[in-house]
Amino acid sequence: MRTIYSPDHARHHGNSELIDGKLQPCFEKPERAHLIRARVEAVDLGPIEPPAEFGLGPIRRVHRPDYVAFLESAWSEWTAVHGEYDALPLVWPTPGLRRVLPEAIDGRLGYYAIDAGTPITAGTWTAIRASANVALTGAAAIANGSEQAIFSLCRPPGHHAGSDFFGGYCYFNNAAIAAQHLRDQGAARVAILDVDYHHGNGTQEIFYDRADMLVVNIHADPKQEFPYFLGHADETGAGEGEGFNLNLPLRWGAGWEPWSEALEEGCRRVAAFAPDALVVSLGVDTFKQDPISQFRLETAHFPLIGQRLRQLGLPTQFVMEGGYAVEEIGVNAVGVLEGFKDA
Ligand code: B3N
Ligand code: ZN
Repeated sequence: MRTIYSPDHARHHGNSELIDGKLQPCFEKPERAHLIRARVEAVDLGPIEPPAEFGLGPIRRVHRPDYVAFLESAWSEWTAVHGEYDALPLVWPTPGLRRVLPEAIDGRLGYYAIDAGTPITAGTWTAIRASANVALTGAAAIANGSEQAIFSLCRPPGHHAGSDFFGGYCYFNNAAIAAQHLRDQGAARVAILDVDYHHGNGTQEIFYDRADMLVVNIHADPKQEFPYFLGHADETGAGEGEGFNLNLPLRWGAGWEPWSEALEEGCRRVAAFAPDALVVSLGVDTFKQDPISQFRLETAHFPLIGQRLRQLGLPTQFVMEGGYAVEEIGVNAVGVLEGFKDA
């Protein structure tokens, strides 16, 4: 299986995120991708190749142009006022306020952000462009039939980013950009299966009223877990998209048995949709030792996920999302890919 990887991800390295009322070192750090890449090499998964450059056009197919422009200029706007320390928002347009775009960078950060854990740094724009190109290069290879399965080693991750918002360590929604590119290159229907511990609220928001994109999420119940305000089981799609969004929330402490039952249900829905391609939002923060998560999957379970996905018999693109147990991130993420490859 080919891996698409860009070293430019390392240009994004935030200093801190707000946790438990304190600014603490970011969990989402370059080492994550370095260790996954090292594991790809160690097990000889296949060639590792750089992404092609796709420009902003395919990104604007899922993100609003004003949001893309904001991300491009945010760092220079921020440093002009505050100096060279990570940009983080302080105020949000919550109910009772109006979501009117401010001129001041502090207001613009709150307008486009959903949390205070997703810093914009000097290299963020370069890194998120590269991450989107990694996703697009993978999608292009699936679309032109040159690969039946491919791994887009994206970093920063993407599934919390919506059409005009960032958060949860995500800026551009790499999986959504890939899925839309597959559609634009001729796929009639695309399924996205998100196996990250956290609900992919951005992916859901982007495709919620679409019948050509099935979005399935297996995740921690938002009553207990980030992103808290989306991901409930009764969110089934809207308008033409009614019936094309499936949320399978699980309670804290869920281990392989309930998780694999949810995977089975998700896979059955994907198979019934009969898509031309599958995009897997691959997070491994379901691991029992993940420092910010509360599921109990073990290293031996990750290849079983790959095996089950392979049974779908679909052209499949894996897009890297979360996972913060850095010692095991490589073996767990690549374990899914090995399970898929060897099935
Ligand atoms: O949820 C958290 C969080 C929870 C526990 C923590 N501990 C125990 C130190 C720290 C943080 N933070 C909110 C931001 C979560 C972003 C999740 C990104 C992700 O992996 N999405 O898939
Ligand atoms: Zn996650």
